[in-house]
Amino acid sequence: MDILLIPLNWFSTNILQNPAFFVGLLVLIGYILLKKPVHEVFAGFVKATVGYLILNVGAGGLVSTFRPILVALAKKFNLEAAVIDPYFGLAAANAKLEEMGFISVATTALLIGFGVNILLVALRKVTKVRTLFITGHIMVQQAATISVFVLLLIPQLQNAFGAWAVGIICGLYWAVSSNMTVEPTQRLTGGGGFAIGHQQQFAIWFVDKVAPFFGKKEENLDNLKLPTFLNIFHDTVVASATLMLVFFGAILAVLGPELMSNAELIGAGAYVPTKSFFMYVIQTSLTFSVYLFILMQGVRMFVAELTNAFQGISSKLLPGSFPAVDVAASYGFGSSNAVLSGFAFGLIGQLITIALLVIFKNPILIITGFVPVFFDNAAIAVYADKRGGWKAAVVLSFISGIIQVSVGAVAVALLGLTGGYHGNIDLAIPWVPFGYLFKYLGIAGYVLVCLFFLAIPQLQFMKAKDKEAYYRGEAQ
Ligand code: ASC
Repeated sequence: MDILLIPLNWFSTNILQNPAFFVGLLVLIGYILLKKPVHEVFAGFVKATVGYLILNVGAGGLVSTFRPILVALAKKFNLEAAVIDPYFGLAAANAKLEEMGFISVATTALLIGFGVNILLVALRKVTKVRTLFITGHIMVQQAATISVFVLLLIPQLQNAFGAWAVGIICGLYWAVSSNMTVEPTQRLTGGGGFAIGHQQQFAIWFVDKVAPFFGKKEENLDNLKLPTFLNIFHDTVVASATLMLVFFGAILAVLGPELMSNAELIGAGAYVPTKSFFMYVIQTSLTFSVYLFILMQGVRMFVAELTNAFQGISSKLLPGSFPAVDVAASYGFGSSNAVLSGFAFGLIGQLITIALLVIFKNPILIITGFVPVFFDNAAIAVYADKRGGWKAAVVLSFISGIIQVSVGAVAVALLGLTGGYHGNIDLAIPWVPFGYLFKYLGIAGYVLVCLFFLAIPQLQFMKAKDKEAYYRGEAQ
Protein backbone atom coordinates (compact mmCIF):
# COMPACT_ATOMS: atom_id res chain seq x y z
CA MET A 1 0.00 0.00 0.00
CA ASP A 2 2.84 2.39 0.94
CA ILE A 3 4.43 1.87 -2.47
CA LEU A 4 1.29 3.34 -3.98
CA LEU A 5 0.71 5.96 -1.32
CA ILE A 6 4.17 7.55 -1.35
CA PRO A 7 4.10 8.70 -5.00
CA LEU A 8 0.42 9.67 -4.66
CA ASN A 9 1.19 11.82 -1.63
CA TRP A 10 4.18 13.32 -3.39
CA PHE A 11 2.01 14.16 -6.39
CA SER A 12 -0.70 15.63 -4.19
CA THR A 13 1.65 17.80 -2.11
CA ASN A 14 3.96 19.03 -4.87
CA ILE A 15 1.82 19.13 -7.99
CA LEU A 16 -1.91 18.88 -7.33
CA GLN A 17 -1.79 21.40 -4.50
CA ASN A 18 0.60 23.63 -6.42
CA PRO A 19 -1.55 24.44 -9.42
CA ALA A 20 1.16 26.33 -11.33
CA PHE A 21 2.98 23.05 -11.85
CA PHE A 22 -0.19 21.07 -12.25
CA VAL A 23 -1.31 23.32 -15.08
CA GLY A 24 2.24 23.26 -16.51
CA LEU A 25 2.21 19.46 -16.42
CA LEU A 26 -1.17 19.32 -18.15
CA VAL A 27 0.14 21.60 -20.90
CA LEU A 28 3.26 19.45 -21.22
CA ILE A 29 1.23 16.26 -21.54
CA GLY A 30 -1.26 17.94 -23.89
CA TYR A 31 1.42 19.18 -26.28
CA ILE A 32 3.23 15.82 -26.23
CA LEU A 33 -0.05 14.11 -27.12
CA LEU A 34 -0.52 16.63 -29.93
CA LYS A 35 2.98 15.57 -31.13
CA LYS A 36 4.34 19.12 -30.97
CA PRO A 37 8.13 19.56 -31.39
CA VAL A 38 10.13 19.46 -28.14
CA HIS A 39 10.93 23.18 -28.11
CA GLU A 40 7.21 24.05 -28.37
CA VAL A 41 6.36 21.62 -25.58
CA PHE A 42 8.99 23.30 -23.42
CA ALA A 43 7.81 26.81 -24.32
CA GLY A 44 4.20 25.87 -23.57
CA PHE A 45 5.15 24.41 -20.18
CA VAL A 46 7.10 27.55 -19.28
CA LYS A 47 4.38 29.97 -20.37
CA ALA A 48 1.63 28.08 -18.55
CA THR A 49 3.61 27.65 -15.34
CA VAL A 50 4.94 31.20 -15.31
CA GLY A 51 1.48 32.52 -16.21
CA TYR A 52 0.01 30.73 -13.21
CA LEU A 53 2.82 31.94 -10.95
CA ILE A 54 2.03 35.47 -12.15
CA LEU A 55 -1.64 34.90 -11.31
CA ASN A 56 -0.51 33.83 -7.83
CA VAL A 57 1.46 37.05 -7.43
CA GLY A 58 -1.61 39.06 -8.46
CA ALA A 59 -4.09 37.15 -6.27
CA GLY A 60 -1.67 37.05 -3.33
CA GLY A 61 -0.98 40.76 -3.65
CA LEU A 62 -4.68 41.61 -3.74
CA VAL A 63 -5.27 39.56 -0.64
CA SER A 64 -2.26 40.88 1.26
CA THR A 65 -3.12 44.50 0.46
CA PHE A 66 -6.70 44.07 1.54
CA ARG A 67 -6.38 41.80 4.57
CA PRO A 68 -4.51 44.19 6.93
CA ILE A 69 -7.25 46.73 6.38
CA LEU A 70 -9.80 44.16 7.57
CA VAL A 71 -7.68 43.27 10.55
CA ALA A 72 -7.40 46.94 11.45
CA LEU A 73 -11.16 47.41 11.04
CA ALA A 74 -11.86 44.51 13.40
CA LYS A 75 -9.42 45.99 15.93
CA LYS A 76 -10.72 49.55 15.72
CA PHE A 77 -14.33 48.61 16.27
CA ASN A 78 -13.51 45.75 18.59
CA LEU A 79 -15.38 43.21 16.56
CA GLU A 80 -15.34 39.49 17.22
CA ALA A 81 -16.26 38.49 13.79
CA ALA A 82 -15.89 35.94 11.04
CA VAL A 83 -14.23 36.97 7.80
CA ILE A 84 -15.92 35.41 4.78
CA ASP A 85 -12.92 34.57 2.66
CA PRO A 86 -11.72 31.12 1.57
CA TYR A 87 -8.27 31.56 3.14
CA PHE A 88 -9.79 32.49 6.49
CA GLY A 89 -12.31 29.69 5.90
CA LEU A 90 -9.52 27.20 5.29
CA ALA A 91 -7.86 28.14 8.58
CA ALA A 92 -11.16 27.90 10.47
CA ALA A 93 -12.08 24.56 8.86
CA ASN A 94 -8.66 23.08 9.61
CA ALA A 95 -8.90 24.23 13.22
CA LYS A 96 -12.29 22.52 13.49
CA LEU A 97 -11.01 19.30 11.89
CA GLU A 98 -8.04 19.29 14.25
CA GLU A 99 -10.36 19.70 17.23
CA MET A 100 -12.40 16.75 15.94
CA GLY A 101 -9.28 14.63 15.33
CA PHE A 102 -9.74 14.45 11.54
CA ILE A 103 -7.07 16.81 10.27
CA SER A 104 -5.77 14.49 7.53
CA VAL A 105 -9.19 13.76 6.01
CA ALA A 106 -9.17 16.78 3.70
CA THR A 107 -5.94 15.86 1.90
CA THR A 108 -7.01 12.25 1.34
CA ALA A 109 -10.41 13.46 0.19
CA LEU A 110 -8.75 15.78 -2.31
CA LEU A 111 -7.06 12.87 -4.08
CA ILE A 112 -10.17 10.70 -3.95
CA GLY A 113 -12.26 13.58 -5.29
CA PHE A 114 -9.90 14.20 -8.20
CA GLY A 115 -10.04 10.47 -9.00
CA VAL A 116 -13.85 10.53 -8.87
CA ASN A 117 -13.88 13.46 -11.29
CA ILE A 118 -11.61 11.62 -13.76
CA LEU A 119 -13.82 8.54 -13.50
CA LEU A 120 -16.99 10.56 -14.13
CA VAL A 121 -15.46 12.08 -17.27
CA ALA A 122 -14.11 8.74 -18.46
CA LEU A 123 -17.66 7.35 -18.15
CA ARG A 124 -19.17 10.43 -19.77
CA LYS A 125 -21.44 8.41 -22.09
CA VAL A 126 -23.26 7.32 -18.93
CA THR A 127 -22.62 10.21 -16.54
CA LYS A 128 -22.85 13.06 -19.14
CA VAL A 129 -20.01 14.84 -17.31
CA ARG A 130 -17.58 16.65 -19.63
CA THR A 131 -15.38 18.69 -17.29
CA LEU A 132 -12.22 18.04 -15.29
CA PHE A 133 -11.75 20.43 -12.37
CA ILE A 134 -8.08 21.36 -12.27
CA THR A 135 -7.92 24.40 -9.99
CA GLY A 136 -5.81 22.86 -7.22
CA HIS A 137 -5.77 25.69 -4.69
CA ILE A 138 -9.56 25.84 -4.79
CA MET A 139 -9.83 22.08 -4.34
CA VAL A 140 -7.67 22.31 -1.21
CA GLN A 141 -9.96 24.96 0.30
CA GLN A 142 -13.18 23.17 -0.62
CA ALA A 143 -12.00 19.77 0.56
CA ALA A 144 -11.40 21.29 4.02
CA THR A 145 -14.74 23.10 4.26
CA ILE A 146 -16.70 20.15 2.88
CA SER A 147 -14.92 17.82 5.35
CA VAL A 148 -16.40 19.91 8.16
CA PHE A 149 -19.86 19.83 6.56
CA VAL A 150 -19.84 16.05 6.20
CA LEU A 151 -18.03 14.91 9.35
CA LEU A 152 -19.48 17.42 11.79
CA LEU A 153 -23.07 17.21 10.62
CA ILE A 154 -23.17 13.44 10.01
CA PRO A 155 -21.55 11.92 13.12
CA GLN A 156 -22.06 8.38 11.72
CA LEU A 157 -19.33 9.20 9.20
CA GLN A 158 -16.71 10.05 11.83
CA ASN A 159 -14.75 6.89 11.07
CA ALA A 160 -12.49 5.31 8.44
CA PHE A 161 -15.14 5.87 5.75
CA GLY A 162 -15.16 9.60 6.44
CA ALA A 163 -12.43 10.49 3.94
CA TRP A 164 -14.18 8.43 1.25
CA ALA A 165 -17.52 10.08 1.96
CA VAL A 166 -15.94 13.54 1.73
CA GLY A 167 -13.87 12.63 -1.36
CA ILE A 168 -16.84 11.22 -3.26
CA ILE A 169 -19.06 14.22 -2.61
CA CYS A 170 -16.21 16.65 -3.43
CA GLY A 171 -15.54 14.84 -6.71
CA LEU A 172 -19.23 14.94 -7.58
CA TYR A 173 -19.42 18.64 -6.83
CA TRP A 174 -16.29 19.42 -8.85
CA ALA A 175 -17.36 17.40 -11.87
CA VAL A 176 -21.04 18.34 -11.93
CA SER A 177 -20.85 22.02 -11.01
CA SER A 178 -18.14 22.74 -13.57
CA ASN A 179 -20.12 20.80 -16.16
CA MET A 180 -22.97 23.27 -15.54
CA THR A 181 -20.75 26.13 -16.72
CA VAL A 182 -19.86 24.66 -20.12
CA GLU A 183 -22.65 26.30 -22.13
CA PRO A 184 -22.60 29.67 -20.30
CA THR A 185 -18.82 29.87 -20.72
CA GLN A 186 -18.87 28.80 -24.36
CA ARG A 187 -21.47 31.50 -24.99
CA LEU A 188 -19.42 34.10 -23.15
CA THR A 189 -16.12 33.25 -24.81
CA GLY A 190 -17.41 32.40 -28.27
CA GLY A 191 -16.31 28.76 -27.99
CA GLY A 192 -13.22 29.27 -25.80
CA GLY A 193 -13.06 25.55 -25.02
CA PHE A 194 -12.95 25.79 -21.24
CA ALA A 195 -15.34 25.71 -18.29
CA ILE A 196 -15.16 27.19 -14.80
CA GLY A 197 -13.79 25.17 -11.90
CA HIS A 198 -13.88 27.59 -9.02
CA GLN A 199 -16.35 28.65 -6.34
CA GLN A 200 -19.39 30.03 -8.17
CA GLN A 201 -20.42 27.44 -10.76
CA PHE A 202 -24.03 27.15 -9.52
CA ALA A 203 -24.28 30.94 -9.52
CA ILE A 204 -22.95 31.16 -13.08
CA TRP A 205 -25.48 28.61 -14.26
CA PHE A 206 -28.30 30.48 -12.53
CA VAL A 207 -27.21 33.90 -13.77
CA ASP A 208 -26.95 32.62 -17.33
CA LYS A 209 -30.55 31.40 -17.04
CA VAL A 210 -32.18 34.44 -15.43
CA ALA A 211 -30.17 37.37 -16.84
CA PRO A 212 -32.17 37.57 -20.10
CA PHE A 213 -35.29 38.46 -18.06
CA PHE A 214 -33.65 41.67 -16.87
CA GLY A 215 -33.04 43.26 -20.21
CA LYS A 216 -31.39 42.99 -23.59
CA LYS A 217 -27.83 41.87 -23.97
CA GLU A 218 -27.20 44.82 -26.32
CA GLU A 219 -27.71 47.14 -23.34
CA ASN A 220 -24.47 45.94 -21.86
CA LEU A 221 -22.03 47.84 -19.73
CA ASP A 222 -19.84 48.66 -22.71
CA ASN A 223 -22.73 50.18 -24.67
CA LEU A 224 -24.08 52.28 -21.82
CA LYS A 225 -24.43 55.86 -22.97
CA LEU A 226 -22.62 57.63 -20.19
CA PRO A 227 -21.36 61.20 -20.03
CA THR A 228 -18.12 61.35 -22.05
CA PHE A 229 -15.84 61.95 -19.08
CA LEU A 230 -16.89 58.54 -17.76
CA ASN A 231 -15.21 56.97 -20.79
CA ILE A 232 -11.99 56.94 -18.81
CA PHE A 233 -13.56 54.11 -16.77
CA HIS A 234 -13.58 51.82 -19.78
CA ASP A 235 -9.97 51.30 -18.85
CA THR A 236 -9.67 48.67 -16.11
CA VAL A 237 -6.71 50.34 -14.46
CA VAL A 238 -8.42 53.74 -14.24
CA ALA A 239 -11.71 52.23 -13.10
CA SER A 240 -10.23 50.00 -10.42
CA ALA A 241 -7.85 52.67 -9.14
CA THR A 242 -10.66 55.21 -8.82
CA LEU A 243 -13.00 52.79 -7.12
CA MET A 244 -10.36 51.75 -4.66
CA LEU A 245 -9.42 55.34 -3.93
CA VAL A 246 -13.01 56.05 -2.98
CA PHE A 247 -13.68 52.89 -0.92
CA PHE A 248 -10.36 52.28 0.74
CA GLY A 249 -9.46 55.94 0.86
CA ALA A 250 -12.52 56.44 3.07
CA ILE A 251 -11.87 53.34 5.18
CA LEU A 252 -8.17 54.12 5.65
CA ALA A 253 -8.98 57.70 6.61
CA VAL A 254 -11.35 56.41 9.31
CA LEU A 255 -8.78 53.90 10.58
CA GLY A 256 -6.19 56.64 10.85
CA PRO A 257 -2.38 56.79 10.88
CA GLU A 258 -1.91 55.47 14.40
CA LEU A 259 -3.59 52.14 13.82
CA MET A 260 -2.19 51.70 10.32
CA SER A 261 1.35 52.23 11.60
CA ASN A 262 1.03 49.32 14.05
CA ALA A 263 3.47 47.01 12.27
CA GLU A 264 2.63 44.05 14.50
CA LEU A 265 -1.00 44.23 13.41
CA ILE A 266 -0.65 45.37 9.81
CA GLY A 267 2.58 43.63 8.80
CA ALA A 268 4.61 44.60 5.77
CA GLY A 269 2.02 47.07 4.46
CA ALA A 270 2.08 49.22 7.62
CA TYR A 271 2.28 53.00 7.43
CA VAL A 272 5.67 54.53 8.24
CA PRO A 273 4.92 57.61 10.39
CA THR A 274 7.78 59.68 9.00
CA LYS A 275 5.98 59.75 5.65
CA SER A 276 2.73 61.42 4.58
CA PHE A 277 -0.41 59.49 5.53
CA PHE A 278 -2.24 61.05 2.61
CA MET A 279 0.29 59.58 0.18
CA TYR A 280 0.14 56.23 1.99
CA VAL A 281 -3.62 56.06 1.43
CA ILE A 282 -3.22 56.86 -2.26
CA GLN A 283 -0.45 54.33 -2.73
CA THR A 284 -2.31 51.55 -0.90
CA SER A 285 -5.45 52.15 -2.96
CA LEU A 286 -3.60 52.28 -6.26
CA THR A 287 -1.66 49.13 -5.44
CA PHE A 288 -4.92 47.26 -5.90
CA SER A 289 -4.93 48.14 -9.63
CA VAL A 290 -1.35 46.98 -9.92
CA TYR A 291 -2.21 43.50 -8.68
CA LEU A 292 -5.39 43.31 -10.71
CA PHE A 293 -3.37 44.10 -13.82
CA ILE A 294 -0.77 41.46 -12.95
CA LEU A 295 -3.46 38.88 -12.28
CA MET A 296 -5.19 39.40 -15.62
CA GLN A 297 -1.87 39.17 -17.46
CA GLY A 298 -1.00 35.87 -15.78
CA VAL A 299 -4.42 34.43 -16.50
CA ARG A 300 -4.19 35.33 -20.17
CA MET A 301 -0.87 33.52 -20.44
CA PHE A 302 -1.83 30.23 -18.90
CA VAL A 303 -5.36 30.04 -20.26
CA ALA A 304 -4.07 30.46 -23.80
CA GLU A 305 -1.63 27.56 -23.39
CA LEU A 306 -4.00 25.38 -21.43
CA THR A 307 -6.87 25.61 -23.88
CA ASN A 308 -4.55 24.71 -26.77
CA ALA A 309 -2.86 21.88 -24.91
CA PHE A 310 -6.05 20.48 -23.48
CA GLN A 311 -7.08 19.56 -27.00
CA GLY A 312 -4.37 16.91 -26.77
CA ILE A 313 -5.78 15.55 -23.53
CA SER A 314 -9.37 15.74 -24.64
CA SER A 315 -8.68 14.06 -27.96
CA LYS A 316 -6.39 11.29 -26.67
CA LEU A 317 -6.76 10.66 -22.93
CA LEU A 318 -10.17 11.87 -21.86
CA PRO A 319 -12.07 12.30 -25.10
CA GLY A 320 -14.62 15.10 -25.11
CA SER A 321 -13.46 16.69 -21.87
CA PHE A 322 -13.08 20.37 -21.04
CA PRO A 323 -10.65 21.84 -18.52
CA ALA A 324 -12.47 23.64 -15.69
CA VAL A 325 -10.22 26.54 -14.74
CA ASP A 326 -10.01 29.59 -12.48
CA VAL A 327 -12.94 31.99 -12.85
CA ALA A 328 -10.56 34.87 -13.56
CA ALA A 329 -10.12 33.29 -17.00
CA SER A 330 -13.59 34.53 -17.93
CA TYR A 331 -13.00 38.20 -17.13
CA GLY A 332 -11.26 39.09 -20.36
CA PHE A 333 -14.34 38.04 -22.36
CA GLY A 334 -16.91 40.38 -20.83
CA SER A 335 -17.53 44.12 -21.06
CA SER A 336 -14.47 45.92 -19.80
CA ASN A 337 -16.39 47.41 -16.87
CA ALA A 338 -18.22 44.27 -15.83
CA VAL A 339 -15.57 43.05 -13.40
CA LEU A 340 -15.54 46.28 -11.44
CA SER A 341 -19.31 46.81 -11.50
CA GLY A 342 -19.79 43.31 -10.13
CA PHE A 343 -17.31 43.98 -7.39
CA ALA A 344 -18.81 47.39 -6.56
CA PHE A 345 -22.45 46.25 -6.42
CA GLY A 346 -21.56 43.00 -4.66
CA LEU A 347 -19.71 45.06 -2.07
CA ILE A 348 -22.69 47.39 -1.61
CA GLY A 349 -24.95 44.33 -1.13
CA GLN A 350 -22.51 42.94 1.41
CA LEU A 351 -22.11 46.20 3.33
CA ILE A 352 -25.87 46.77 3.59
CA THR A 353 -26.35 43.23 4.91
CA ILE A 354 -23.50 43.65 7.39
CA ALA A 355 -25.09 46.89 8.60
CA LEU A 356 -28.36 44.99 9.11
CA LEU A 357 -26.53 42.31 11.12
CA VAL A 358 -25.20 45.06 13.38
CA ILE A 359 -28.53 46.86 13.68
CA PHE A 360 -30.40 43.68 14.57
CA LYS A 361 -27.61 42.62 16.94
CA ASN A 362 -26.97 39.30 15.24
CA PRO A 363 -24.58 37.32 17.47
CA ILE A 364 -22.31 36.63 14.51
CA LEU A 365 -20.82 39.58 12.76
CA ILE A 366 -19.51 39.02 9.28
CA ILE A 367 -16.58 40.91 7.81
CA THR A 368 -16.20 41.25 4.06
CA GLY A 369 -13.42 39.14 2.65
CA PHE A 370 -11.81 40.22 -0.55
CA VAL A 371 -11.84 36.98 -2.52
CA PRO A 372 -15.61 36.29 -2.58
CA VAL A 373 -16.74 39.88 -2.91
CA PHE A 374 -14.37 40.45 -5.78
CA PHE A 375 -14.01 37.20 -7.72
CA ASP A 376 -17.58 35.85 -7.35
CA ASN A 377 -19.39 39.07 -8.03
CA ALA A 378 -17.09 40.07 -10.87
CA ALA A 379 -17.89 36.77 -12.55
CA ILE A 380 -21.61 37.11 -11.89
CA ALA A 381 -21.59 40.54 -13.52
CA VAL A 382 -19.52 39.36 -16.50
CA TYR A 383 -21.92 36.50 -17.27
CA ALA A 384 -25.07 38.48 -16.45
CA ASP A 385 -24.04 41.46 -18.56
CA LYS A 386 -23.34 39.24 -21.54
CA ARG A 387 -26.82 37.71 -21.44
CA GLY A 388 -29.05 40.44 -20.04
CA GLY A 389 -27.16 43.71 -20.08
CA TRP A 390 -26.16 46.08 -17.31
CA LYS A 391 -29.37 45.79 -15.26
CA ALA A 392 -28.85 42.06 -14.86
CA ALA A 393 -25.21 42.64 -13.92
CA VAL A 394 -26.05 45.23 -11.29
CA VAL A 395 -29.02 43.45 -9.69
CA LEU A 396 -27.55 39.95 -9.66
CA SER A 397 -24.19 40.93 -8.19
CA PHE A 398 -25.99 43.01 -5.55
CA ILE A 399 -28.18 40.02 -4.59
CA SER A 400 -25.12 37.81 -4.50
CA GLY A 401 -23.49 40.18 -1.99
CA ILE A 402 -26.55 39.88 0.26
CA ILE A 403 -26.51 36.09 0.06
CA GLN A 404 -22.78 35.84 0.72
CA VAL A 405 -23.12 37.69 4.02
CA SER A 406 -26.47 36.40 5.27
CA VAL A 407 -25.97 32.73 4.38
CA GLY A 408 -22.31 33.02 5.44
CA ALA A 409 -23.52 34.01 8.93
CA VAL A 410 -25.83 30.98 8.98
CA ALA A 411 -22.90 28.73 7.98
CA VAL A 412 -20.68 30.01 10.79
CA ALA A 413 -23.40 29.10 13.29
CA LEU A 414 -24.22 25.76 11.66
CA LEU A 415 -20.59 24.62 11.61
CA GLY A 416 -19.48 26.31 14.85
CA LEU A 417 -16.48 27.95 13.19
CA THR A 418 -14.25 30.62 14.69
CA GLY A 419 -12.70 33.48 12.76
CA GLY A 420 -13.90 32.77 9.30
CA TYR A 421 -15.96 30.95 6.74
CA HIS A 422 -15.30 30.08 3.12
CA GLY A 423 -17.67 32.80 1.92
CA ASN A 424 -17.83 32.12 -1.80
CA ILE A 425 -21.31 32.00 -3.25
CA ASP A 426 -21.43 28.25 -4.01
CA LEU A 427 -20.37 27.60 -0.42
CA ALA A 428 -23.47 29.59 0.61
CA ILE A 429 -25.94 28.15 -1.91
CA PRO A 430 -26.15 25.20 -2.48
CA TRP A 431 -23.76 24.04 0.27
CA VAL A 432 -25.52 25.49 3.33
CA PRO A 433 -28.88 23.92 2.36
CA PHE A 434 -26.96 20.66 1.79
CA GLY A 435 -25.58 21.10 5.30
CA TYR A 436 -29.10 21.20 6.72
CA LEU A 437 -29.97 18.01 4.82
CA PHE A 438 -26.90 16.37 6.39
CA LYS A 439 -27.87 17.65 9.82
CA TYR A 440 -31.49 16.54 9.79
CA LEU A 441 -31.41 13.45 7.55
CA GLY A 442 -27.89 12.16 8.32
CA ILE A 443 -26.65 9.56 5.84
CA ALA A 444 -29.92 9.74 3.92
CA GLY A 445 -29.25 13.47 3.40
CA TYR A 446 -25.77 12.67 2.13
CA VAL A 447 -27.13 10.10 -0.33
CA LEU A 448 -29.80 12.54 -1.47
CA VAL A 449 -27.21 15.21 -2.25
CA CYS A 450 -25.07 12.68 -4.18
CA LEU A 451 -28.11 11.62 -6.22
CA PHE A 452 -28.95 15.27 -6.85
CA PHE A 453 -25.46 15.81 -8.25
CA LEU A 454 -25.68 12.72 -10.45
CA ALA A 455 -29.07 13.81 -11.79
CA ILE A 456 -27.98 17.30 -12.90
CA PRO A 457 -25.89 16.32 -15.96
CA GLN A 458 -28.62 13.84 -16.95
CA LEU A 459 -31.15 16.68 -16.97
CA GLN A 460 -28.77 18.89 -18.93
CA PHE A 461 -28.35 16.14 -21.49
CA MET A 462 -32.10 15.46 -21.70
CA LYS A 463 -32.77 19.14 -22.37
CA ALA A 464 -30.13 19.40 -25.10
CA LYS A 465 -31.83 19.28 -28.49
CA ASP A 466 -28.72 18.18 -30.31
CA LYS A 467 -27.05 15.38 -28.32
CA GLU A 468 -23.82 15.45 -30.33
CA ALA A 469 -23.53 19.21 -29.78
CA TYR A 470 -23.90 18.59 -26.03
CA TYR A 471 -20.75 16.50 -26.07
CA ARG A 472 -18.96 19.12 -28.17
CA GLY A 473 -19.98 21.69 -25.54
CA GLU A 474 -21.83 23.93 -27.96
CA ALA A 475 -24.24 26.42 -26.44
CA GLN A 476 -27.75 25.56 -27.63
C1 ASC B 1 -10.38 32.22 -4.94
C2 ASC B 1 -9.16 31.92 -4.30
C3 ASC B 1 -8.18 32.64 -4.90
C4 ASC B 1 -8.76 33.45 -5.95
C5 ASC B 1 -8.15 33.17 -7.27
C6 ASC B 1 -8.74 34.07 -8.32
O1 ASC B 1 -11.45 31.76 -4.64
O2 ASC B 1 -9.00 31.11 -3.30
O3 ASC B 1 -6.91 32.68 -4.58
O4 ASC B 1 -10.15 33.12 -5.95
O5 ASC B 1 -8.36 31.82 -7.63
O6 ASC B 1 -8.01 34.05 -9.48
